[in-house]
Amino acid sequence: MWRGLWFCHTILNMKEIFPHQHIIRTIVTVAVFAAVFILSACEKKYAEEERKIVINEIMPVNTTTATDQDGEYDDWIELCNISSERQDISGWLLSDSKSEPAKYRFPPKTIINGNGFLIIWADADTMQNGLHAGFKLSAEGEKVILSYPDGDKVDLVEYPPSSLELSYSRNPDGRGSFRWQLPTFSGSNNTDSR
Ligand SMILES: [Ca+2]
Ligand SMILES: [Ca+2]
Repeated sequence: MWRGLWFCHTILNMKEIFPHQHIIRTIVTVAVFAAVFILSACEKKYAEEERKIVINEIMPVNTTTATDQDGEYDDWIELCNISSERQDISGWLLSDSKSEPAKYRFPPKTIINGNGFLIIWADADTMQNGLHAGFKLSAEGEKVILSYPDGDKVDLVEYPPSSLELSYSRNPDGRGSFRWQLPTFSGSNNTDSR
């Protein structure tokens, strides 16, 4: 079967023109995969560098630790501003569901001071004063998702089941990995440095 090209009335065999096709093909494939990997890594690094607010602590079982302004021991979520400048998160979103990221929208003038903390009660008491999300946290484990006003994800934390009076905390604040430890309501999680 003819496998060449007509060129100036001459049949050119492709294997003669490119005797190392398989090597070239392999190099191109590797280069494409490497480019995709580098681009995705850069995008992730860029996103992490841009991020100034993170989910810092989650307390799904609160029976003695802290009460809201009405004296109720409810679930709570702590955000941390990892920048030194105050950040306005008015209109940002908080949820326990990927498919419904806008379960709670932060009200106007919601500010977190530089390197400061902010508590949101996850108690479904949306008629109470202050920051009260319209969902509760399950002791069986679930997700907490913080998003920009347009729905783009800022941070997502998935915590495992726990029935103890502990909180799922980043240690150190803002950039550390999560673990169960004694709660630090609206304060630093850096218990190792105390
Ligand atoms: Ca409440
Ligand atoms: Ca804390």
